[in-house]
Amino acid sequence: MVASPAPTAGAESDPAAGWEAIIIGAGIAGMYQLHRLRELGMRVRVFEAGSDVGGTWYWNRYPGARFDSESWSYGYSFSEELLQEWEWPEHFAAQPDTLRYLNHVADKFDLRRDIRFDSRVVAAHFDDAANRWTVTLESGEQARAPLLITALGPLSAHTLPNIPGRDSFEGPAFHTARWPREPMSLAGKRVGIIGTGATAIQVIQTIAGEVGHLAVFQRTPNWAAPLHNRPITPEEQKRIKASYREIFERCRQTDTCFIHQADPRSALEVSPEEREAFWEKLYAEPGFGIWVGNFRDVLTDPRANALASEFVARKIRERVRDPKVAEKLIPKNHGFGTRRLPLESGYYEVYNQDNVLLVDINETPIERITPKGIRTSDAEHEFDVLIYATGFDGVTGPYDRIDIRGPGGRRLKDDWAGTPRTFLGMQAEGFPNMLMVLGPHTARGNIPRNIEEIVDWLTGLIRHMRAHGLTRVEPRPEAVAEWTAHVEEAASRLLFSRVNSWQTGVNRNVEGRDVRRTLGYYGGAVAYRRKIEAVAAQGYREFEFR
Ligand code: NA7
Repeated sequence: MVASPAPTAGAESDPAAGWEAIIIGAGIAGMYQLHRLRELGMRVRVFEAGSDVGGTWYWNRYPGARFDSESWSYGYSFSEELLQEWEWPEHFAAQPDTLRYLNHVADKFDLRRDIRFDSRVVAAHFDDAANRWTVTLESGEQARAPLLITALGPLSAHTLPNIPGRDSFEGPAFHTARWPREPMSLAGKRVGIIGTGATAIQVIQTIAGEVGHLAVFQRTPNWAAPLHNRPITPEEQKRIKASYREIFERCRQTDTCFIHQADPRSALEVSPEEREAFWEKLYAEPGFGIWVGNFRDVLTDPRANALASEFVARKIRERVRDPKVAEKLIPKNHGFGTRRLPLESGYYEVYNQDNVLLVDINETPIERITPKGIRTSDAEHEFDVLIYATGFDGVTGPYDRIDIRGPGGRRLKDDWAGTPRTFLGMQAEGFPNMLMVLGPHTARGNIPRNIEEIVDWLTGLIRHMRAHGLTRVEPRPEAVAEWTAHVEEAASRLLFSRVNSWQTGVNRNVEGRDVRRTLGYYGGAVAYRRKIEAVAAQGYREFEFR
């Protein structure tokens, strides 16, 4: 049970307020869901832990934070006016631009008046008799509504490293998802960073040129490939604005909702020259083409994957001068693309700088964090600033951090202790009227595309309920069993399901999170859309209504 102060009466508990739905989270998903429910004429309250809109883009303000998705494929697609008036400055926008965009959306659609900021939800309990969710905030205040919509974000539960002495460091130390809002100069400072995931790579390549000294503490190297970002020219801007319909249609046709789609050829059936030429081309192109637009078997066949890994390893060896350092940067325990691929801009070249040190903590483990820095088995490293780029308790973490209880006190955290069970990733069995946007078991890739689709679908379900006077929805157990089995089967075809990462639910900083789980639907976004559209078209037979 989450400890929270006694509930207090206030505006949120005023029955006269009569919320029809509560949404948790005002990131990309919560904002759009609010907009859609308002169109149905519903009275909606959004609770958001942050002080403003933006979710991921509100919290992750670290230097170098930016898209790996093409900007023009990332924004909301629902408003032509919004598409035409907004100008992305770069092909892969930086965090301040994305946050500016989300603020613009909040202003344009007047979203803030239904959002309560600085309001972290700590509990959500379903009252079976009243058919209502009661949501409790950290402050103790409560609010009630028949519908609860979780728009928590798959990467909102950040995790600090479980290293002894973590709180003893005397200087500034923070997780990348809690980067200070006030500008902070790292110029000339001695900086230590733990982690080498997508976040760390963005930080490292951005700050290496300005800091006095940078030590990177690496446990597992990740494969990374060039982003090739650049400004959008005025001519491109015009072309983009004229072709939004085609861009979004293209995203609808790919398995990851990016503009990139796997090549139908096998890496093994083409000649070595053809293979090499294709990979050179992909390596020179912007975005995720080299990951999700590669030969069709690179992410499924170990032999194809080994060849792709060798190609990228060669690139790393070419870019890093010291062969010993290059070898440390080449992953040996997982193949190319079997974890979320970080895209980089000059990351490998950073290790050619005299002020940057790569510390392989498998060779020289971290013993503890000290008041002055980090002690490894062979050295004391002193720092002015420590950065934890140590990731998130992915997908289910944000759910675990809220005390969610269904009828009879059934706890979601217990139900999902082993692995989540859902129908379409939108509802869990035993939690009526709780609808999840981008919960586990949904297709994920170019996230706003997935979000829009799910929000539209959930809005359709709610519209259906309102039209038929239905007040309660819950998936049938057999539908949950069938979907969960299908999700597991689809994931088993991909090599990534054999590798530890946040995408397979592993986070060694969280107790019990050392076993791989399936947290997404990997049968492809096209198949996912076909399925959810069929469920709606056939009258939602997989759900029980009252
Ligand atoms: P990631 O990709 O989960 O990376 C976290 C990094 O932190 C990774 O290199 C971890 O090493 C490292 N880590 C975590 N805990 C420790 C401890 N205790 N000691 C040493 N190193 C540690 O998170 P990101 O924030 O980079 O990216 C998350 C997603 O955000 C990304 O996929 C994009 O979708 C955007 P490990 O690999 O576990 O050995």
